[in-house]
Amino acid sequence: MQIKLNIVVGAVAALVSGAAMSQDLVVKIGHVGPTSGAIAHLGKDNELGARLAIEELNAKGVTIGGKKAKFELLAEDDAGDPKQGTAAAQKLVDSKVNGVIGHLNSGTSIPASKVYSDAGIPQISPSATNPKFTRNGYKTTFRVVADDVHLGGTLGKYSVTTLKGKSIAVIDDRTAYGQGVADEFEKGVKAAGGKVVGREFTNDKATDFTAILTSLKGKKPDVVFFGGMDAVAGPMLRQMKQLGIEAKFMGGDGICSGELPKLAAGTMGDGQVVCAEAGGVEGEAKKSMEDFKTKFKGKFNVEVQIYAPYVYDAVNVMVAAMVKAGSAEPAKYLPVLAKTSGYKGVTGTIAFDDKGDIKNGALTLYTYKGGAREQIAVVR
Ligand code: ABU
Repeated sequence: MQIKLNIVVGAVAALVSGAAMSQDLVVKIGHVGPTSGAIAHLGKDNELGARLAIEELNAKGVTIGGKKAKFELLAEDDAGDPKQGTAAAQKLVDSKVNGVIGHLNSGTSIPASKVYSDAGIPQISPSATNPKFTRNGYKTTFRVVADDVHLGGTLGKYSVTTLKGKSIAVIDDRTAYGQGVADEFEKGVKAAGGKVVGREFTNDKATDFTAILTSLKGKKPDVVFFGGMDAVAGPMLRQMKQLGIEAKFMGGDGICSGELPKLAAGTMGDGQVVCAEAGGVEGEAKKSMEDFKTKFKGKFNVEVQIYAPYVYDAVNVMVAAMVKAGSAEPAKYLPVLAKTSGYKGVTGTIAFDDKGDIKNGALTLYTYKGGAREQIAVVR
């Protein structure tokens, strides 16, 4: 009799748990960044931001349309390469993801945005800053950082009005990001009455800059701006030192990482480098960002490089729209996501404009002292 009762109880329990499981809603969030190659440290930083957000959401328990949501992260590597970027995007679309966070680079995010748009899947980039990313008229495209017009223009003005640069040289890596931010920097310099004495270019895989640096050295620059990523900026700084170029070195968010001092192998002078992250928090909001960084370090035993907090917020903004819409179906939550306004994240308050860009985006200017990043100011 007892055995029969146990069997019945077991069967009922299995049915109940089966019923509960069948009511769970699986929500697939795609993430794409370069987790291999020269900027893998930045791609991994972003991916960990997504992982942290997903783990917390699952631990907290989120209900969407009356069903318990179970979030799954589908992480893809695009190696920062446009072709691999569109292939990764198509793979996520074929996997029927509910939304995508990424890509990290403008050069991958822009072509991938068409793939997501064609499939009607919302995409939030936490770091692609080329303005074209949100200028194609796609309703599915969003970003939570300021763009290169803001970033390059502000740094250009800063080089003239604050650093008092008199002869400014510009180098870019010919990527969508690098060339774009360098063009905006140059415009900013000229608008502030400054003089660009030379413009050179390299590529995002280059390691030897002797020719272009020697050419620029002849023009006696007091500021060198580089549009590109930290993996190239580090060796460039080393070679500037070897060639005796004692100029300030500036760059956008792509060089503004925790890794730059290591990549420059100790050749950066204190205060020599000035760069800007395409976001920032001030006043009371700083505590949330600091708490995030402490939690991130505690969990993964690595420091935030640049954009992990922006990825974390992007995931949470997307999920908040699903909750509000009562659905994780892209067509249902997309209009709610587009109306996001006043969302309080660790990177500040997030609201999107009609192009999908963050409203009133901030920038944080940094320098490096003793091998550590040090904040100069948050500007809007
Ligand atoms: N914004 C710097 C790194 C990513 C990119 O825009 O290519």
